[in-house]
Amino acid sequence: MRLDVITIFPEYLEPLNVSLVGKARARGQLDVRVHDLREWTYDRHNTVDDTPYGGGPGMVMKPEPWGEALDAVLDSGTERDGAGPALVVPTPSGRPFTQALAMELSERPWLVFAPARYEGIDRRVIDEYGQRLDVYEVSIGDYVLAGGEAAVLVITEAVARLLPGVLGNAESHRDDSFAPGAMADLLEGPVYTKPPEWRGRTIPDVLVSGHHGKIARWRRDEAFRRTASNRPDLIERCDPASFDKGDRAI
Ligand code: 6GU
Repeated sequence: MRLDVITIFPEYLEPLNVSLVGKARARGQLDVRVHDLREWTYDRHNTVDDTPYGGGPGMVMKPEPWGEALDAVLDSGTERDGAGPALVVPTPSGRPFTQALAMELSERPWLVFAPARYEGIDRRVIDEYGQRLDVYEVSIGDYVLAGGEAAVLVITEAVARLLPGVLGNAESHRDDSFAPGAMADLLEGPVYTKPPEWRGRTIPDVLVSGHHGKIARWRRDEAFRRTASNRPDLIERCDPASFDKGDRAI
């Protein structure tokens, strides 16, 4: 998969050299290119923003640098087979970023990220490129960041770990919270590793019982309890038919 990020803070994307995404790049599974938006400005101050039409606080990102940057980046690639490039615009006004959307994005051959600072990008840029490619305006949660770069890191990590061969163990995302399947719509419960006793704290006996049925039952109960406590909205939203007898007893 190819990823391009156009930003006025290229150094903000340094974490893409580290950990899972960094390793996927080193292995050639991800081709990440970070571009400085100011390369496509021509005035002495490399201006990328201006005051909003209609007045109001803050600044708006000018359309010309974005248009030139996006044209240059989009013209530089041939990763156009299948679904072709998609433009991802992180914004608190976007649609919620979910595991389902991460999966959808992970199937695209090429993602181009346009994170904004200030009050956002002149709307005509999104409208213009929306005519040529799929544009995803995405929010990573109900809070406001100072810019979209942190959201690019979040989205990239969620997408990269879904790419074939990026996670060591293909089973590792089967039980993820929010993954479709038996534990759909339940959060993952607690986990334990060695030693069996730490600071006087032991582990649940069932986990060393060797009884796989009981372990599965315990995990489901813990997942259910944690979900009811931390995310009652997920329980409300779930199909009652997906509850089993054990869930109902909790
Ligand atoms: Cl994607 N961008 C910004 N600036 N703030 C956000 C966000 C994105 N998602 C939630 N808050």
